[in-house]
Parts: sequence; C-alpha cells; structure tokens
Amino acid sequence: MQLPFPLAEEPEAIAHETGRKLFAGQSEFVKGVVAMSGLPPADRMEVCFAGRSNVGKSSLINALTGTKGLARASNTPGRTQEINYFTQGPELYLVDLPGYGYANAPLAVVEKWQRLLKQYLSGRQTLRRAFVLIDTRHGVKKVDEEIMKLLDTSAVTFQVVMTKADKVKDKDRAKILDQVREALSKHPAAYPEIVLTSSEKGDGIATLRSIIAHLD
Ligand SMILES: Nc1nc2c(ncn2[C@@H]2O[C@H](COP(=O)(O)OP(=O)(O)O)[C@@H](O)[C@H]2O)c(=O)[nH]1
Ligand SMILES: [Mg+2]
Repeated sequence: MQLPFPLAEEPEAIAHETGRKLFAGQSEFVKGVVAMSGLPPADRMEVCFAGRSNVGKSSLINALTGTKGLARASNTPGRTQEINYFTQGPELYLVDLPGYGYANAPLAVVEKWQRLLKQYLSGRQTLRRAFVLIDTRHGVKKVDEEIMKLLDTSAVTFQVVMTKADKVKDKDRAKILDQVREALSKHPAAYPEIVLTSSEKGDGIATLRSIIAHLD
C-alpha cells in the first residue's frame, strides 16, 4: 500500500531534461509588488513560494534558477513585505511571497500583507501552484497551518517542499515527514506529494524543476 503524501521521485531522463531546459533560461528580478494593481501582466504561468522567515526560500529560488544572489533582493529590509517577481526565461514567473511568522511584526503590517496575499492567491489567474516550504528540522508549525488554510479557501493547489534536508539525519526525517503528512491530510488543497530538498547540496532541485516544468 502506498503511504499518503509520498516523496516525489527523481524525474526520468526526459522529464529531467524538460525541467533543466526551462531553468536554463535567464532569471531576473522584475519588481516587488505591494498592491494588486502593481502585478505584472498575467501573460505567462507562475508559481509562488511561501514559507516562514528563514525557512530557506531565497536559497531555494537561487538553487532553482542557478543564480546566486538573485533572490537576495527580496531579503533587503523593506522588501520583505512585498510579493517579489522573478522571470525564469520568457515563459515563467517565480513569485517569492513575503516570509511569515515574524512574531514582532506590528498587527497592522501583518493584516495588510494578509489582505494582499488573499487577493493575490484568489485573484491571480496564471498562478498554477503554490509551494509551501517547511523546514525539515521543524515540520509544520502553526503559522504554516494558517497559510495552508488560506490556500484551501483560495482553491490554489499547494505542494510542500521540505528544505534544509541536509541538516536532518535519515533516522529523524521519517518522524518529521509523518508529522507533515498528518497535517497535510487535513488540507483539501494539498497536492499529494512532498518534495525533499537541500539547496546547499542540490538534492531535490532537479525534481522540483521538473515538477514546475510539467504543470499545465
Ligand atoms: N544547511 C542548509 N542551510 C540552508 C539551506 N537553505 C538555506 N539555508 C540557510 O538558512 C538560512 C536562511 O536561508 P534563506 O534562504 O535566506 O531563508 P528565507 O528567509 O526563507 O529566504 C541561511 O543561513 C541559509 O544559508 C539548505 O538547504 N541547507
Ligand atoms: Mg528570503
């Protein structure tokens, strides 16, 4: 019997090549968006990345695009509350959502970006999938639950990407994965497959590229 929410398998040669090709194109920072009116034209497909601050989101975007320092723009103070757009070749936008879980952010700031996030997730026609990043050391936290609920109500399919897999010993990983699976089982918008990655070692990067390249 197959466990629910299995780990994504490495792509076969052809699928691997499709992913490689898509990400061989150039990546550039386009803009940081603070309101729906600032979104670039919806002229290509896009995927977005969400996760708690420090989960490894910038590192993952850099690893996917093979562009060191690309997503650093989104780390500069003042950029953290923006929806940051990157091109990946001419056919794809990679969208870096604001990191959540800053315990000390003022309520007004939190509410403002939650409103924008809600509008974005439910209103962006070309958004194909959201990737929710979860730290392999920590599993799903309460703030992750909140974004998953938001994705459920926005009817945007989301897929969990485990980050920093290199920091967790094989024997400890199974327990965390089970906690994640348990959490995902409560979310109708969860895609039934988990991607295990390490931006540091490159694990799972080709898999994620291939997954993105095969979204329709
Ligand atoms: N060991 C390890 N560290 C990572 C990995 N990904 C990110 N980090 C580290 O985690 C910290 C936060 O990463 P960053 O990408 O800036 O997180 P963000 O706040 O989610 O954008 C940095 O010190 C990274 O070097 C990984 O795959 N393995
Ligand atoms: Mg970042």
